[in-house]
Amino acid sequence: MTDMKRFDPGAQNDWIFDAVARDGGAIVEGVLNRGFLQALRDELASSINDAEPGSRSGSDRIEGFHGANTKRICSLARRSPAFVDLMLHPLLLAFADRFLLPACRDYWLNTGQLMIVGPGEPAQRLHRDEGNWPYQPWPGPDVTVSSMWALSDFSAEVGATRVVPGSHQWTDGDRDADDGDAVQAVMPAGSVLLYSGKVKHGAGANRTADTWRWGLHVSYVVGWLRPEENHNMAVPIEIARRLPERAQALLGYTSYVPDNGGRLGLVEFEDAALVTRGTKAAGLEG
Ligand SMILES: O=C(O)CCC(=O)C(=O)O
Repeated sequence: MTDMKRFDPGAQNDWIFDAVARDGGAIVEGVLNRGFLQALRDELASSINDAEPGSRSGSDRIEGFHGANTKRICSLARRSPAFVDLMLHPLLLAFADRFLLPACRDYWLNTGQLMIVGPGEPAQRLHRDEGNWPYQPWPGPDVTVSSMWALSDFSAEVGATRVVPGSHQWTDGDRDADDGDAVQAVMPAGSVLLYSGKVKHGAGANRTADTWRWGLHVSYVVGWLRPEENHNMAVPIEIARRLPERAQALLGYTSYVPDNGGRLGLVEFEDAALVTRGTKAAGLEG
């Protein structure tokens, strides 16, 4: 079975992205240094300590998908300046540019999510991130791309993400993947798995007795689809106003102007950026 290609941070972006286009995913090792990893962990420590494992959506399907012994934390741009730097990382933006701009004028952050998989957690169901939206273009352009950052070492035992190479090109969108088709993104802390929104993947089983797998998922979606996370509620405007303009745009604090002449995400028929930057009142007072 094909494994995913591995690169070091000196690799040219095109080599990395060509590998994602061919295999569905690729690994870049050693992108983040220890200081940055520590800053992320420190800034998110209290949220992580306060979080209970598992989710309480009331749906067995979603709770099973999230994992009973996995901690998931979002709203990260509100909680962590280091996360804001990460969502603006040149490698991630170049990745999103390459795969998403053919289908849109700009894209959003889809979600930033800590996925901390606890001891004894079984493997997650293999799925496609594109499955968030109905009517996926199949086959067709990419509408979402994802990354999984290893904040701790990702070994096979601790639950490194599983990926089914080539599944992003399966012409039968309903075809199920066999667990045996998956390879694991084993990688040292500070590395990243970049993957297509069309590739089948899922968290691996954590077969350790006492080690948590610290993963950070960062994904992007074309500007004309609704993201998984509601950033405008997760990151209040007072906080968004202090962020770089590119971060504001990724969080939906600007409007989207498609090529066909329409406009999306307006406030009182104006670009939301005018309200974000304080040059126009929201117009919601009366
Ligand atoms: O935690 C992982 O390795 C992948 C998780 C994932 O794909 C998801 O929850 O959507």
